[in-house]
Amino acid sequence: MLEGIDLQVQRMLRRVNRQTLRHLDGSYQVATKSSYSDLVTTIDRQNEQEIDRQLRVIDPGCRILSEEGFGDRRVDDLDGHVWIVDPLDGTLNFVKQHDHFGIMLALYVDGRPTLAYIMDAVNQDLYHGGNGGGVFKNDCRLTRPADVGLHDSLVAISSSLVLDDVAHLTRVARQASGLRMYGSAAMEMIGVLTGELGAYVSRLKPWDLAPGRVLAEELGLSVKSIDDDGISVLSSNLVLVATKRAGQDILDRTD
Ligand code: 2AM
Ligand code: CA
Ligand code: CA
Ligand code: CA
Repeated sequence: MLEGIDLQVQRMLRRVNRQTLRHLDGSYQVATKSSYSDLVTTIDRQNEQEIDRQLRVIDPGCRILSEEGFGDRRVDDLDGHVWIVDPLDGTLNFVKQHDHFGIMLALYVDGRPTLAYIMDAVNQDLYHGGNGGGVFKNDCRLTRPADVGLHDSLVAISSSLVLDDVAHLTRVARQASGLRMYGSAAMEMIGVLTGELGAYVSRLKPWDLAPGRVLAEELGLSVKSIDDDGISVLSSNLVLVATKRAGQDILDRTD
């Protein structure tokens, strides 16, 4: 049953991605949400409506937690099949760069991380996997990245955490090989999955974190809260996604 769902979701994501790329010519409207730097476009909304509609066909009876609010009104537990959806991640990059954005979703079954998908939109590369079956870039299985420490790693830290020096993260940045800010959790998660980045630190909403978390844990990478003991799937978390060594190096410096 999960295999059928998986293949249908992959096809659906590629379809939604092709539709998204057709709008790179600027044929969409932009509005602000919480601030001038927090944008939403008609493509975020269209993608979410399309993904949510298709998920209800592919996986009848599921519940959906999605960023723009077209999913279920309240999802406050993980009973049954729960999909967590980010219909366009890196909206600011989509609008300003026409590149470096993605589409992400994850399936939890009775609280168990089960399937996850991160689409690198412009490159049309789909990272997917979970449930003990490994992680793939399209049809190619990814191997666990080398267990590098902080000094030998490029690290991505979201700009607001560095600007406000949250949890001594400027010190972490100085001790890394280099600091990167991609402005898209999807792109940054892919960076850690492929070993391009040794770590990614950010404050993430459920739809920013769940897909990358499922794939990172499947690959044996660390996913840890840096401000308390645990991570909640249904709320915001200050987290690191990293190699085991880089993750520990960061935790030692953010105490
Ligand atoms: P989004 O584009 O789906 O909103 C940018 O550092 C990353 O943080 C992106 O993955 C972006 O996802 C996410 N993000 C979440 N809340 C945000 C906000 N209020 N403003 C800008 N980016 C936000
Ligand atoms: Ca957003
Ligand atoms: Ca996002
Ligand atoms: Ca989004």
